[in-house]
Amino acid sequence: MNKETTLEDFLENQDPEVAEIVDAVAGQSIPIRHEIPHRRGDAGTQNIYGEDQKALDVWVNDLLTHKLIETNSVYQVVSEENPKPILNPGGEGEYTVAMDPLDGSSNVKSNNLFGTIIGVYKSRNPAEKGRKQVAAFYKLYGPMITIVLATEDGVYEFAKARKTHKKYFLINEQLRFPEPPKLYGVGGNPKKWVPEFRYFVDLLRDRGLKNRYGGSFVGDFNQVLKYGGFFGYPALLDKPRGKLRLVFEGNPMSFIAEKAGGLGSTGAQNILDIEPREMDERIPIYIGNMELISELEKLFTVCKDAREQY
Ligand code: AHM
Ligand code: MG
Repeated sequence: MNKETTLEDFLENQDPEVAEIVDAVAGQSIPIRHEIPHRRGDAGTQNIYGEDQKALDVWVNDLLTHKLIETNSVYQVVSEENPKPILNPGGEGEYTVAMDPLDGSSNVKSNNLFGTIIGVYKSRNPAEKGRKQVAAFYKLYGPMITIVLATEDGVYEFAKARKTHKKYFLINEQLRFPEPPKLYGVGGNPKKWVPEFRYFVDLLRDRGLKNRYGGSFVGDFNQVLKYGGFFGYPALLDKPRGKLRLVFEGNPMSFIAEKAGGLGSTGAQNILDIEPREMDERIPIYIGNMELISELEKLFTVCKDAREQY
């Protein structure tokens, strides 16, 4: 592939149903971006987690759900913002799309990064293990609109071109987490971090990694993918399962991480190997360069063993 390759060219060599799904989401970037200034407030409704929805959360969720179902490749859409799977009314399609339509929507207020996260499964089961994904991607809405797409054979990044609605061009192929790692970003109230996580963050800082946290998983992951490093939304003392969701956030981003030579873990288990118990399950997420995540897993195991022993 050369630097003139467009998303359209790239998708011609992909499974046609996956291509249709990516295209359906890619085609909505400009309408979504244009809508942001007009829907900055609350929707007055709550999602399945009891969190207040932003007007933009609801609008983007409805738009993308509709466009995905319209492809007819999609049997159902499961979304962080929908209490139940939205089924293709004709019963057609063999694919399930899991999405966080607007990850980091609390950043709408401050105009910091946010984006859309998508996992694609060739299955009608709404809650497969993440390893069953056939593709996953995320989209950032600015300053450049980009799509980072992982397929079986690697991770590719496309940027939205000027002019036509659907034109994106390839800016990076076979993305890998760079070595040595340079950054870390960690969420949650530090007073509530478990001690082993606090220790791990101290280690990163002592090694000279810089702290960069922007408040959206998709944006924070994106910079770790570009500079190498670590992102964590940890288990908290009062919320041992953390904040982020397995199906809508953990699985797609862990699929992308693995295809870029990295790893997504709960600290005890590879995220992609978890059998979801419920759609709205939360998990602690530690993701980034393989060696850092393996190191964190070892540290957590030692601490757990020591606790069980004494
Ligand atoms: P959202 O999907 O409702 O936007 O929530 C998830 C977001 C993540 O993008 C981000 O990592 C985290 O919540 C930020 O939480 P906090 O404000 O606690 O740092
Ligand atoms: Mg989210």
